Amino acid sequence: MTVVVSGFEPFGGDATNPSWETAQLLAERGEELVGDRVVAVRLPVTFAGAWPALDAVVREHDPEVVVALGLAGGDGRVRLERVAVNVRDARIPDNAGAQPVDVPVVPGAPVGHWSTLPLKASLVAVREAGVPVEVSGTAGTYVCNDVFYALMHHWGSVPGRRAGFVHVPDAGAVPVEDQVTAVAAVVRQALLGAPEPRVAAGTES
Ligand code: PCA
Repeated sequence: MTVVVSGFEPFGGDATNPSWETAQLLAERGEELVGDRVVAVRLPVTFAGAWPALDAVVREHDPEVVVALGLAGGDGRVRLERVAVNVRDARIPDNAGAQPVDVPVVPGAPVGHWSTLPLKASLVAVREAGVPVEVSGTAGTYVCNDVFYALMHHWGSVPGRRAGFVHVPDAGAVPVEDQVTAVAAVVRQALLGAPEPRVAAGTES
């Protein structure tokens, strides 16, 4: 079986992006960490270019599982994203200078798409691996949500395929090694087709 894991180039003035470092390490150690071939792809932080770059690799490798990664600062937890929304609303320009506001990712398409990763099984597995993790209700409205929405809309909603998005924190909060451990656990659960345990992970607001 083949797994595609994507990460992003740096953005917003940062020199590195741990999502790409994590994806790369997973590809180097795929056999050891998940027991299958992992292909890594580095995506541009541009609305125009990110999904086409991932789409090309998915078409080439015909994977069973696709996990897209991106950086989200915040509270130092790995975030398993639950839902992608069909909107672009960029607070800062992307790396090509584009700043779309309140336009759809895919015109005429549904408001949202669910992740098809086993989120709760993954939550339990990542916790057991000792890495701080949560289920997140929003992947934002920037390039990460954009790729997540396009991935689910064009590829990931077909039965038998597993796809979704995981936000990783700064490497200062969770070291890249631990990010690799966490994402490997998610990929293993996805490959297993693990049943979802009844574990509450929502929020009140
Ligand atoms: N994080 C941004 C885009 C690229 C990345 O790593 C986001 O969360 O949208």
